[in-house]
Amino acid sequence: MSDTDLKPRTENKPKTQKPKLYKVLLINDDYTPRDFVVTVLKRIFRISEDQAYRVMITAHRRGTCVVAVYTRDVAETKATEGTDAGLRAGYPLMFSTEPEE
Ligand code: TYC
Repeated sequence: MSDTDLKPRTENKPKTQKPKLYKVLLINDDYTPRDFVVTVLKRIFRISEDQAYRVMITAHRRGTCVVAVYTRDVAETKATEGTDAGLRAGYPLMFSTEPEE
């Protein structure tokens, strides 16, 4: 088969691609008070008290916990907002993002 017989490589490519998703991770530290972490989680990620407590205590015990998954811009904005809320209050609270597999 010659090169010219090859079908275009894009023939089966979907017209709309699924946007890549990013995890927002909460990182544990030894200084930020637990109730402050819960308050920030509720406000920025719009989750319930119960859910926020569960995320906080998981990060506290394991070192890190996935809070939620978003498109890249939203994930980065929320991670920055969470980290900034800690900074403004004088705590080393930290959120980061990483791409989903
Ligand atoms: N480890 C903190 C404490 O004992 C609480 C905490 C939990 C801080 C989760 C950050 O991401 C965090 N006061």
